[in-house]
Amino acid sequence: MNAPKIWKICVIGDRAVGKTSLIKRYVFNSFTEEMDETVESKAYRKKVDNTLLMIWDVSVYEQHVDRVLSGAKAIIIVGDITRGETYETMGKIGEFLDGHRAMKIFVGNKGDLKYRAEFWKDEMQELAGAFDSQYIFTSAKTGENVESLFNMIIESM
Ligand SMILES: Nc1nc2c(ncn2[C@@H]2O[C@H](COP(=O)(O)OP(=O)(O)OP(=O)(O)O)[C@@H](O)[C@H]2O)c(=O)[nH]1
Ligand SMILES: [Mg+2]
Repeated sequence: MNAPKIWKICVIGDRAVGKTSLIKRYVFNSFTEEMDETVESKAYRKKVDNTLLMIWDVSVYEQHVDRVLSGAKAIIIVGDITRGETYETMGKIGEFLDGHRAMKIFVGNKGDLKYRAEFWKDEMQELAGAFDSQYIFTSAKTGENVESLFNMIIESM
């Protein structure tokens, strides 16, 4: 018998960048403008072929970040392109994660609001390059590149 594999993927980033929305778009193909902030880290599951993805929505209030990230195969680091300070936070998280074995991907979310972008390709390239990682722009609202983001992870495993 082929036992299903379980892969842990964590989603982390500054407040209100769209971490929960990205997961809900991917897992349930849904989106809502009215979202409660995530007070407690929570796992969502999605089966892809014979692999169970455990996708952790890491709360900004998480007191044990190391514990939540432990064993992750991939860590998705999310920023909101309309708020430059969330780019700085992605950089800090990148430094914090230096040495962590997981694959890291930087995400510029809210791509549908590109006309309001405070950072774009040059900045994302610099950030991802500094940590030897990849980056992608997504929109949880329209769904653009959300599947591609997770496929990048699945294909690299
Ligand atoms: N326009 C647009 N709005 C988005 C997008 N993704 C999320 N939002 C909105 O941004 C707000 C925050 O989204 P959340 O998914 O709650 O963000 P979060 O990172 O989980 O927030 P916390 O859990 O509070 O840290 C909500 O009003 C969402 O509807 C997107 O791609 N485009
Ligand atoms: Mg949330």
